Amino acid sequence: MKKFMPEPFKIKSVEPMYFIDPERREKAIQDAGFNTFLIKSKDCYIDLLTDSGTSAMSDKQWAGLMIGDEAYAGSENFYHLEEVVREYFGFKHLVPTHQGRGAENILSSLTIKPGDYVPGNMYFTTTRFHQERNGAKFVDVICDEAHNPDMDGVPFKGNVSLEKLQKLIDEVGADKIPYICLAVTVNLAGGQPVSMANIKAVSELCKKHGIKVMYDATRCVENAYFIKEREAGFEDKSIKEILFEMFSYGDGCTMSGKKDCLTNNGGFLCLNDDDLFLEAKAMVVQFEGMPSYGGLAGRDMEAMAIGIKESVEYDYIAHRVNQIRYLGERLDAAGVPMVKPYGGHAIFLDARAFLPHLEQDQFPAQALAAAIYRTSGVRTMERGIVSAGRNIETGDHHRPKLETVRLTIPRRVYTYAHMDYVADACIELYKNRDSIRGLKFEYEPKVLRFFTGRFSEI
Ligand code: PLI
Repeated sequence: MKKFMPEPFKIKSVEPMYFIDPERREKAIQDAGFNTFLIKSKDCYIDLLTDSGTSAMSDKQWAGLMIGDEAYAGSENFYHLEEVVREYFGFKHLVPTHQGRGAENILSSLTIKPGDYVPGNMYFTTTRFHQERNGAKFVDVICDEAHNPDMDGVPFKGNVSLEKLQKLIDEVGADKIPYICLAVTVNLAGGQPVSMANIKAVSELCKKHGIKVMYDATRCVENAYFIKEREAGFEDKSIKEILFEMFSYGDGCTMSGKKDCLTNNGGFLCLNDDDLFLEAKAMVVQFEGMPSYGGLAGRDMEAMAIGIKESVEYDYIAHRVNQIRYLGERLDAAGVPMVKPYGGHAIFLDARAFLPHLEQDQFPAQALAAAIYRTSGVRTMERGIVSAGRNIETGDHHRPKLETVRLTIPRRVYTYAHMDYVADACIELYKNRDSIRGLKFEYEPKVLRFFTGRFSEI
């Protein structure tokens, strides 16, 4: 197996973690209704639920908290964040929000009219929720390869299919498409990147038809790393340069700072359009806070500004992606089925191939996530039929081709030794996969059901 460089950080402060014995795990999964979202954090040994808000901040970020300017208006830290976002992302205007979905709410509310269509390279749960809440229909225009778990040779599985996008424009008309939501990387496809060539081509097509390109920039630094690694002509460019070029083709972005900005909270909306920015400022005061803090403390904005600068350091981002690759290679050597190529923030187990004896309506990924917790204390997340929810018109389940369990790696938190524990647990479970039973809903919330739904074993 390939050797990787050690973690590019020294540990200055530690958070103790405790092994969870089998009886306690069994009680915790039963009490949680087989939903890993409902397990208490103290009942988890290694927590791979999400990479959102779970990053370890650096000493410089912690120091930044101490220079938080908590003025109600005109905080120093807002101006610092604005300066950094302009320098690294290149957009003209910044509206801070409490997290990514705050920005999604503002963008969707201001630009979507009932009956509109919003194309995207695969959906994300909260993003699609806000689009639909405002009366739009989400249309998936990602390339077909993205729906196939095992396509190791495809370097940019997050790419938009230009044919699918053109077809939508021809069918519904560009005036019914306020923007395309271009995710870099694509979370639910397995953390798959979009190439610079594809970003450029999407932008050209959209410009021709007067459609805005709005990035979901949540994991944009990971996307930039993959471009450097895989796309000809970018090998010698810095991550910062690639990031800047990626955004130069668009009109704005929503950002969950809880991921690639290396913070525990925060987000923002970026816009180039002056009029839209004025409207966004008028709206942010209604739902988030003053335009110079948008629901954030001054110290959070400072940590985010510093986090953005650290996120583009080559050693950091190379380690991040390679740590995930290491986990993938360990699992692959034991034949565990996964989405390939490995993504930028997580390994996605292919639950259909892992549990071929279960139908999709028996929620195989939900059952697998529960089983991983039960046998090891490792918490993961379902990303399949349960996350996909129901079609708002027919009421039937959305049935995504990808039925996955996400082993999401928090940034700068765990070491290669932790990855070994996770790999061993999944490999052991794979050997005993026939014993895993399907699930059925005991309680199904109407929206975003994966967060609070409860299940029992069939
Ligand atoms: O969790 P928020 O509201 O800061 O961000 C929402 C959001 C938007 N886009 C994408 C691609 C996401 O991954 C995302 C949040 N993701 C979560 C919470 C996750 O566990 O992946």
